[in-house]
Amino acid sequence: MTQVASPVSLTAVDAPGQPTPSPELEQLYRGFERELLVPLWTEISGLMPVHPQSKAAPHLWRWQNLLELADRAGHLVPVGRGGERRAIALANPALGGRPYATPTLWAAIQYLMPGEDAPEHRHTQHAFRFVVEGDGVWTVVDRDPVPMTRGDFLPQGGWIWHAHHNAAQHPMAWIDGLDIPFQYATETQFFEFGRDAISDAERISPERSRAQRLWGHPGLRPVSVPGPQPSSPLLNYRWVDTDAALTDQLELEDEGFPGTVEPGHAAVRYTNPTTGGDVLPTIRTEMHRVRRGTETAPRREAGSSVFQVFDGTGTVTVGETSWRVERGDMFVVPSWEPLSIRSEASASDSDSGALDLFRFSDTPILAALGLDRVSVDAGR
Ligand code: 1HN
Repeated sequence: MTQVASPVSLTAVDAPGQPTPSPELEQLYRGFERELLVPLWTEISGLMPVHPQSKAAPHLWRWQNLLELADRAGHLVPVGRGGERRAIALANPALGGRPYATPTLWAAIQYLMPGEDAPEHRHTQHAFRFVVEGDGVWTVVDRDPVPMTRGDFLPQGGWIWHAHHNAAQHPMAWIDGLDIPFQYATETQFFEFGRDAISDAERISPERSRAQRLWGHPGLRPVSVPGPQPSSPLLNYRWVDTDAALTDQLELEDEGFPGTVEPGHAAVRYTNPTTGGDVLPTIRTEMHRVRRGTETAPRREAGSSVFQVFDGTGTVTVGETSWRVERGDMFVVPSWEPLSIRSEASASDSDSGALDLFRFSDTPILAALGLDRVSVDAGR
């Protein structure tokens, strides 16, 4: 039998906290390698850092570049059974070329040409869609046609049937977020194909989804549906409501009443109306609005996030990296890297509007395990 090289490789080093190198120590380490054993004393700082040391890198993707490539894919790559979606994932440059924006989160731009259908399927991965611009696509969730227009947020709980249909005369792009890397690491994925085509009734575009009619009334739930549900039964959160909530927070601040996260920084979290908690079991989603001229305090959080600029311009700083950002740009904030956001007009920008940012993170996973930590204004 040929000897397979051991994946364990140990070297005796003369360093504080390490045993003095000797031929006997080398012999001991060869024995560990043969038996596939790794002693804690050579590994402790990597296994137990004093705070999270993310493998992911801060990184920014420009929306104009994503859109241009997605449009080219729209002309070259058909959508259908097998490939399922024309979704193009952000690959964090420090995660080995895997389609992972962060160690737990997948983020992608998805593109559908006029008249196209993306076939029905379901999977255990929890997902959402967020629309930074455009309209015309109807996603069909458990046979309920749900409209998508700019600023709408659509959660998609695991194991629920869904398909998409572009009813418009123009292509449409949106972003997808899923917990694919998390479910890959925990090896919990299941997937099933649905019907090959949606029915004609599901191609009809109502103003409001059935889910919105049942669940979309603030503070009110249908009495007929008992108990908490793991994912939100409200399938679309409309921009008109999100915008009003943020506008009201900032107006209340002007009137001297509390409600903002910090001065000039309003934020709302999308919640599951059956629990009041996060919309999805593994993904937290929020919309932030930073007034012109405001810079947010540097903030670190355990766990990773992905942001998309919804409106406005400004400068975002993640750790040692800063970027000028504008509509649609997407960026990654790795675990425990400090983030601060400055809202400012660009040279070509005459509007006085705020900087709006959509955010998603893996916080519900951490919160369920008591691992969610935040540090505000902690210097390096
Ligand atoms: C999926 O079903 C969608 O339904 C988007 O839009 C992205 C990535 C991997 C697997 C399934 C969608 C996906 C996906």
